[in-house]
Amino acid sequence: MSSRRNFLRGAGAITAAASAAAVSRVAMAALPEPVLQTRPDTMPPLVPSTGRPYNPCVTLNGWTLPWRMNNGVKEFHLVAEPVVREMSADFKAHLWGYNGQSPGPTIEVVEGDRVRIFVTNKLGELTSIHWHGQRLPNGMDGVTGLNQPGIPPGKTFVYEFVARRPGTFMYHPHADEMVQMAMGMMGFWITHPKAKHPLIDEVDRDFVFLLNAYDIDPGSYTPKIMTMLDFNLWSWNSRIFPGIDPLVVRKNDKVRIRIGNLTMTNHPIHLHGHEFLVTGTDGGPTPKSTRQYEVTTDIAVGQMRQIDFLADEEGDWAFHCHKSHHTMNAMGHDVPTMIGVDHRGVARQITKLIPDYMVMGERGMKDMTEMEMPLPDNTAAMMAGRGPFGSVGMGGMFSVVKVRKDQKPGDYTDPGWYQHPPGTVAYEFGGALPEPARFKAEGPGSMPALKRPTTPTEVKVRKPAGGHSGH
Ligand SMILES: [Cu+2]
Repeated sequence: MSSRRNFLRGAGAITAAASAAAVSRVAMAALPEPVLQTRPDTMPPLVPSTGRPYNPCVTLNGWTLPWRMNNGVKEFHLVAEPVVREMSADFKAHLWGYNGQSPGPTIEVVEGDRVRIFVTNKLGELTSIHWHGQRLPNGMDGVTGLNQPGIPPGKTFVYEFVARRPGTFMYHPHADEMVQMAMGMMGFWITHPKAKHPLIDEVDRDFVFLLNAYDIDPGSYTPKIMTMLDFNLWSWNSRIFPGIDPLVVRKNDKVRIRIGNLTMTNHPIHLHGHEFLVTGTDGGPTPKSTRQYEVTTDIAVGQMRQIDFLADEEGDWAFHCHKSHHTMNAMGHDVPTMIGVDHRGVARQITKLIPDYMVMGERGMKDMTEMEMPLPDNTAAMMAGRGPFGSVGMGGMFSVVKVRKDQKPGDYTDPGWYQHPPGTVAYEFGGALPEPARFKAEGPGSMPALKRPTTPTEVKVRKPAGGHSGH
């Protein structure tokens, strides 16, 4: 927190990133001092002390960028730079981001604000920022080559426009995108409504996070930037469960969650125990007539979904991507299915040669969550989340919405595990277990099989010559 509180005071806690020799002193004199964040914790909401008032958001495992007012213009300073992001305990990734973190800080403004953003490039190649979803002058849209020249290393460019419509937006480079986004360059932008809005309800808690994905081999630090499909770390704000903070709310709070997708695939995001309405998309608030209750909303590539719900059920409620391989962490892709395979004979022989050999996955992959394997340095354990009843068997895009009746308004501290009232937890049946009576029809199915040919046909596959396999 200290690095944010001291914004513009010139105190020692601030790391003045742009003071590097690359940016001239004359240029610096007119720039707002860049504010850096080095901790991966969820920071408390930044209550505005200047400019129009608004109800601030909370960025999951992230923070909001402070600004300065300059003759009625809200000025921000983003620094594109290499960062080290702690993705979970004991696992750090070498990414590119903004102001000390990936994703970069959330920018919060109010409808009608004139905004000026200074962008300093501390990378080794050109960059730019595209303000995803906003109405703005064409020359401010940030597509390198089309709307502006790229920002060269060491240089600072200025973007200026009016935040015209309220809603949820994202920012990301439009220069060498595949590399720069695979390295973690992205952030959130919220434009709050300036007055009561017929389609935007006021809420008690307003969470935001970005979906992002990386391909980082176990034991290494830097994402593989040429990966197109086989990402192995599915993250929220570049954090993986159990490194993702819980979303803590008070019972009967009206809760909003805004989720943006800057991965290369869609994510069906699913909430337990409640129904929500999709109240906003990239295009703004949804018309009320289109809203229907859901428990899962699919978020396509480049999209944002805003969901609202009443947190009226106490407990610890799972909240996750419903693609089950997105709730794991780094692992090999080409692992054969071992369910039902009896390894005993093989294992006995292999242990003669390799005493530490361990059989994996013959009863399903849950075994993996229970065993303590020696792992390479800097490796995210695969499904290491622990709950009050044992292993949760989850990683990646998973967190918990914690609803508590005694949580104070505005308090986001983790209340610990839910204390279930006596008699409300699933329990073991204590009676006798008779053999089940099966249906007579159980067996070959409702249609007789066709006569099979007497000589089996061998299928020959002709493989295409040359590259491009696997996608
Ligand atoms: Cu997913």
